[in-house]
Amino acid sequence: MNTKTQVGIIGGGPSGLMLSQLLHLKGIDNIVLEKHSREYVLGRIRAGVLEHGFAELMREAQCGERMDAEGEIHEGFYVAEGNKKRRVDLAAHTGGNSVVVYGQTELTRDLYEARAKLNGKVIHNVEDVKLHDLKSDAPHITYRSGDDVIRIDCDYIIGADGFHGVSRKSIPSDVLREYEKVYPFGWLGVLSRTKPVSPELVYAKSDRGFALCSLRSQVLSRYYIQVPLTDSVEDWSDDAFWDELKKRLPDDVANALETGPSIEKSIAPLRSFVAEPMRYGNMFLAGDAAHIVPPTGARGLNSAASDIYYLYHALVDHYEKGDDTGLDNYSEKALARIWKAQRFSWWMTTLLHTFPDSIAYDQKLQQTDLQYLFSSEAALTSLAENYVGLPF
Ligand code: RFL
Ligand code: PHB
Repeated sequence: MNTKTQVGIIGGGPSGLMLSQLLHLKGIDNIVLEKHSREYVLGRIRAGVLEHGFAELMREAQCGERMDAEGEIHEGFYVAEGNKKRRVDLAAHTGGNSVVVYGQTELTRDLYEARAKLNGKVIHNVEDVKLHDLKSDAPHITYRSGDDVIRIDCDYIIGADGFHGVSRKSIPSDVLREYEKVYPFGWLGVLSRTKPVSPELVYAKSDRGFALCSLRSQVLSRYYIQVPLTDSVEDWSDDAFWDELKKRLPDDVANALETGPSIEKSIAPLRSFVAEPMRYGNMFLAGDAAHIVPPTGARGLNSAASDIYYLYHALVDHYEKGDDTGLDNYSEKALARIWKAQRFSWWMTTLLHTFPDSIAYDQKLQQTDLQYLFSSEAALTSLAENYVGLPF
């Protein structure tokens, strides 16, 4: 069975869905191929913090209504060390900028609903996706659905299929360069139907390891603790999780913590990763397919947003004006912003976590970095401008 589209998008996560919606609104035909069911994609609990640029893109995609009604604007967050706590005033340090607390699950649901309303083509449960003839003017995708093999002829293919997807792997190894740093720990995350301990996020460094208090709404909390990579979810009962979290938080925060049964519990390893180039022939990588950051700086989804923004404008320029400058510059432009998000995420991870192999010298530098942050307006400004997101 053969079909045809202008842009074939692999991956129905936030990156793929957002691009699909934006292109559709400009009359550019596209098909999204997703390996899993919609329920499965929506069951993954991931990002909670969106930068201004991402929120703007949601509005441009005509998907911002619920986010604007239910998302919370946060103008600051706390960094804690032991019993010391310092508020980072995002608004004051960035000329009034802020972030939006709105879960990835919710925004993905909004994008799916928007796609359905416009009869967008999103095909779930596709198997065996393969990319072909990427260097030619007629690239195509094949996939299996039951016993049928289906071929989609495209002008362009977008690889938005996350870190474990097939798109990046379709770039020949003598072209692809991969830069990777794996951290010797992961984050154990718990979602609970409890009142958040703090109206603003608390990033806490302690002798026992890192902890983060985040939220999805005023009745839904999200907490994380740093754990060794050898731990599994089964090693952590709810009681053990709450006990350990309390030990890592300043006393006033720990005393105010409301605990309850977990409704989701998972461990995510921490990794920094960049693939270069982000274009191969007529295939373009976007989002986690091309780059991963440790979640400490809340940059992952927000880095995907700039890729989608650049690709969207480049494709519109191609189809509306015959101008390919944006497509030709995409990889270089996207990577320039991505490396800044990599640097920031690495820095924030290094500042706040306990590294099992660190030497006394490293620990002294870490303490000094934190003291500098707590005492310098310039250091706080640098943290704030990176956290709210550098301009696209
Ligand atoms: P996704 O979300 O991984 O979606 C890719 C989709 O592609 C599908 N797929 C395939 N489809 C067809 N064929 C194949 N062969 C396929 N292989 C895979 C997958 O099923 C999937 O549906 O990538 P995308 O769209 O680029 O989105 C990236 C974000 O999900 C990610 O960057 C963020 O979640 C990272 N992240 C955070 N980012 C933020 O900006 N702010 C945060 O506060 C934040 N917190 C987090 C996070 C990630 C976390 N984890 C679990 C890694 C917190 C955590 C704990
Ligand atoms: C989350 O709420 O899941 C979250 C918030 C901030 C981060 C990472 C994750 O830096």
